[in-house]
Amino acid sequence: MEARNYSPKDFRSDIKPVWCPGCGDFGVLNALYQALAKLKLPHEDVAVVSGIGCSSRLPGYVKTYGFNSIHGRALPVAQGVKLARPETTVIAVAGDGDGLSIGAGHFPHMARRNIDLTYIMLDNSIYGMTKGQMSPTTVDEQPTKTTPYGMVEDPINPVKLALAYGTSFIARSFSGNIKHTVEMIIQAIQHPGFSFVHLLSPCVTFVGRDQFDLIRSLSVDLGEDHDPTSVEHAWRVAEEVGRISMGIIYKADKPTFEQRYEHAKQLAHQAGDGEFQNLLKKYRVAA
Ligand SMILES: Cc1ncc(C[n+]2csc(CCOP(=O)(O)OP(=O)(O)O)c2C)c(N)n1
Ligand code: SF4
Ligand SMILES: [Mg+2]
Repeated sequence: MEARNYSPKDFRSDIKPVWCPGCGDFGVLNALYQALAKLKLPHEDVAVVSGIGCSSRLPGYVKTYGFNSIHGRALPVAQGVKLARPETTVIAVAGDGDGLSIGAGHFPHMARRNIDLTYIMLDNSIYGMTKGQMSPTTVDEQPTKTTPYGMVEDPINPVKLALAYGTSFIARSFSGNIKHTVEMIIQAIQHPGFSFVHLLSPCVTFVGRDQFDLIRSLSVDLGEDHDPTSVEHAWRVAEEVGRISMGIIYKADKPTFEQRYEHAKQLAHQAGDGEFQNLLKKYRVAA
């Protein structure tokens, strides 16, 4: 069948976003509309799944299948959707609190399974929805309501985590640069396997408008010298201090969960009934 043409506004739902005016998440939403239109993805072939948080309201604003699930559970729900409907393009959306506090335990397992879905983390380094508590990515210099005298613990670096877990595609972008965000989302969706986009998306209410300026001032594009297939290059980027490199940080060609599962199924078929009967005998189960 011939692919349909879409415009970004075709993906806009009837629900008006309740985000604060100027919230960085508007940029991500607009970028996602553009990416879906460019990829010519029919609405019924896409599912956007989230946890809980300001960022996790995003699926409601997209005219595709969607699920605003429970706190920290964007990834397991997204995995369920993908395994039940493998033909669907599944996009999981989480905040830094959602994905790195309560939901952090799901991240390594998604990475090692390499299920073909896209994980977008909207990082504003704060718990926005619950009105400004520190999050796992809050940095020393950033006062929050729960750390008025400064942080007493170190922040998590999401790109380092993703690399350490063996994530097969890692990119970073900034919601203040919509064009770049569109490109990173497209590349992530097109990557066969688990793809992670670390999206810096300021909270103007509880961190402040300065967060835009700060990120912009520290942002640099990954140049030609960066080889995204090199894990050494990727580690160098992940460990940078004093600047934030934007672009595709790492990309590996690895078999997906779906491919490995098919292979295991074929082996089981080839083994046939004999092996099953042996197992029953071994455990003395009457057939
Ligand atoms: C089980 C559970 N614990 C706590 C909460 C309260 N809660 C809602 S959103 C949130 C954190 C949101 O922060 P983040 O994921 O960074 O999203 P943001 O609002 O910043 O986009 C918390 C702790 C909850 N809804 N459910
Ligand atoms: S509280 Fe922060 S993250 Fe939430 S909608 Fe407002 S600006 Fe955005
Ligand atoms: Mg947050």
